[in-house]
Amino acid sequence: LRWLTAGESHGPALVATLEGLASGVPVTTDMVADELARRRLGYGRGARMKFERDEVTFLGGVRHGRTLGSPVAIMVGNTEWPKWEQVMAADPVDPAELEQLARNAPLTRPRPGHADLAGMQKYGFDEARPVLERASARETAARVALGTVARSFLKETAGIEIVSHVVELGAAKAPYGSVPEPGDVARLDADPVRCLDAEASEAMVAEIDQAHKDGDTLGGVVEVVAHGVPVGLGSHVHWDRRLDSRLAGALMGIQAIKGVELGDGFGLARVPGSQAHDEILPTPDGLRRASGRSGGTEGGLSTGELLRVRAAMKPIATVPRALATVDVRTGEADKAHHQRSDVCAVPAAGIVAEAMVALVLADAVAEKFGGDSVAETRRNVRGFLDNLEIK
Ligand code: EPS
Repeated sequence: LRWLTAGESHGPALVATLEGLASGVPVTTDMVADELARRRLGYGRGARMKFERDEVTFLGGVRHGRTLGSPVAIMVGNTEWPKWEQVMAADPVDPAELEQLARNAPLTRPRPGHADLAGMQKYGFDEARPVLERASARETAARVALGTVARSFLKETAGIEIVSHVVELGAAKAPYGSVPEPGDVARLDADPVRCLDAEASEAMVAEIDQAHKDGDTLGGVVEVVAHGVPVGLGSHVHWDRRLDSRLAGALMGIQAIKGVELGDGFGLARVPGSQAHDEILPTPDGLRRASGRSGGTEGGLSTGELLRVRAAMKPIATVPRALATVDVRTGEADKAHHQRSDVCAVPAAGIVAEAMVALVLADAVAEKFGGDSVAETRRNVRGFLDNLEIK
């Protein structure tokens, strides 16, 4: 599979394309809209989540609710576009007209923690707008749109289902070990911070309230689990074919993610080997593992056990109590630019992480099992699993 996104935060739309997908994958505008609505959930988001709407249009690759095998193209329109038509116009605009617009004021006080400063230096801009428009996590809407298609492919061909939950937010932590089932999604989506544990959820909400009062922002950790992943996705034979490496890269590629763990990840570095691995047991149902510490990959291959990955999001870099910076126009010390910001976007990051995991797994399924139609891929998955020499 190959996929790309384009579009700026305040542009007319985001667009996303996915090439190499089988025909017959069920997908509708409503399915994508529902996923995009999930991405807007979560306590601690800023005002923009309330007034802006995502408008989904399929531009190619889908007919009557099924993919055609041709490239899928999705447009996510931004209802705020009329306000930005001049500021973000593709064609030249009269500078006198632009000067009248407060929202076009040059952003010359780069915000620490954002792409602002390094982006201006690298691309040769004297203000941050041309950088932050693309660096913005608004772009994740396009990935979630593609993730919807990838998810449907995974469910249809291999019965894989992906769920995420928030396990840490600021100083609040969910108890270790409880993992959501596909049936928990509605309950998770109804929770203000998408946490499985009611007590931890309350503590997380309190953390957000406190940060809001303090003019501060918060990060956290999300966990994505994939149920039903067959053995044998990815490979031990080369670094860039390892499933864990591909998952880590995809999750690290989400805005504001600073750390990724497979299974117990960093925790495994702190215990002896006798407590770090998943022992293999004979059972009437075949070989099973005594634990799930590895997160469902060994040697870069999926093991057939529950896939479990975590991503750590840093606190939102647009801090209301603005951080120190320099006005690049004057070279003088100043405070970073701030209009508004989310206090916390960790619950939304979980939805984006689900989409990234879905895209990586869909790629790995397509690579291992091939097939040009959903029926063919499904047959190949079944044929492989039914004919395993060791079960
Ligand atoms: C974002 C900052 C906020 C978020 C935005 C991502 O936007 P603004 O700076 O305009 O207030 O609302 O997220 C979205 C618009 C979205 O759809 O998720 C950032 O800096 O990444």
